[in-house]
Amino acid sequence: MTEYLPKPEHKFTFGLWTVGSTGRDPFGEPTRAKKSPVELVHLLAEVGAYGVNFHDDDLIPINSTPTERATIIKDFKKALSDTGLVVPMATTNLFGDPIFKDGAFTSNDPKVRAYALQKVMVNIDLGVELGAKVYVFWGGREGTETDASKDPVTSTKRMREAINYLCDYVKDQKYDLKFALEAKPNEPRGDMYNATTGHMLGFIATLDHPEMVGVNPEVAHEHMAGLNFAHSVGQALDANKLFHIDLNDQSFGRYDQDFRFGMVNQKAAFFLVKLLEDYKYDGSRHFDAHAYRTEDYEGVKHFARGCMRTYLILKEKAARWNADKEIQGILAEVNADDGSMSKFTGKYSADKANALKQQTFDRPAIASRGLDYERLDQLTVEVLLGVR
Ligand code: GCO
Ligand code: MN
Ligand code: MN
Repeated sequence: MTEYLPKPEHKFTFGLWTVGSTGRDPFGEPTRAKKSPVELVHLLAEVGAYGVNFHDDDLIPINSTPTERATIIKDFKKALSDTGLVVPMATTNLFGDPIFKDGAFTSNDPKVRAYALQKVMVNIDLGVELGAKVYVFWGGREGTETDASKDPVTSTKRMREAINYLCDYVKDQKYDLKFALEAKPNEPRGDMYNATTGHMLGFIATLDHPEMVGVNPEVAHEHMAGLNFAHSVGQALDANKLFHIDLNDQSFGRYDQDFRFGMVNQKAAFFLVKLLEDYKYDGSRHFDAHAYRTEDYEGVKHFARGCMRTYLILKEKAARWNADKEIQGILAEVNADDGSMSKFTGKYSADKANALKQQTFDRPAIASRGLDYERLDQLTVEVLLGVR
């Protein structure tokens, strides 16, 4: 483990758009020359990734002719078989083309909504052909700048109708494919619908086939909303809805930075990795991030290796934390249970409730107990800082 080398069982994946980012931003032109999907597959193989994910338009430019499309797919398949990389996930670009300027599934224009469904179905077919088992939906333009433009109840209904339609399509084709919905609070829209993973979980419960649909939470997106990412992931794990995950990093309160995993907040990244490993999350560890605009492609490789290496270092730290006797001693103490409350709590019964209403509690005595969380956290910090 000490070399922290990525292996296929770690399921480290990157999107074509991540290592393929040319450094273009709203203020400046690209700083790196564009690489073809085939070159990017080879770059990912060189750094030791397991898989590559793609948006339809990353692989096949939107104006391609059928012949161009066929050639691109043939070349991409050859690159996959030459390198052994797999395609665990595919997704649709429903945000780049001007047709989606006011949303895709939630657009007010029925032609835009229909075109969005068509675009997704076409790429679902390709994703499945390339082996994808998860299909991600990130509604980059599903939102508003002015709420004069759309009614949020109507938008929710439109979103539901689209996801239901596409679930039925997948069933009809007998594809082995699950959907993972990705929330983001804002950017590029002023405000986006289903802004957080929690919103998505609530929305999924209203679908026709909720069992087919889970979430794809992203570190940066929950941090943009000022939320604790591990808490969101924990809720998704509890609901058996963690179908995919987008790992990156982000300073709170900033724009969508998409930094290398673990670059900003190593402690939050540590608790995230610990959660994923403790609960044996077995999906892709997908890095939805990109290298600084300052980098050339050697820097892009450092970036990609760094994402995976930091994950593996934190995985080792999590195992160390779990095996630390002093840490575990504090946890055992704070979780101690003498069983005296089980006659009142757990599954409800009228007898338990009546008995509980009669019980007296010594509030000051219970509240006076120190919980030792200062020591627990300092020990955690020392594990992270490598002195434990
Ligand atoms: C973003 C999103 C995207 C999606 C991608 C996959 O902030 O731009 O995170 O990178 O993850 O479109 O659907
Ligand atoms: Mn993002
Ligand atoms: Mn993402």
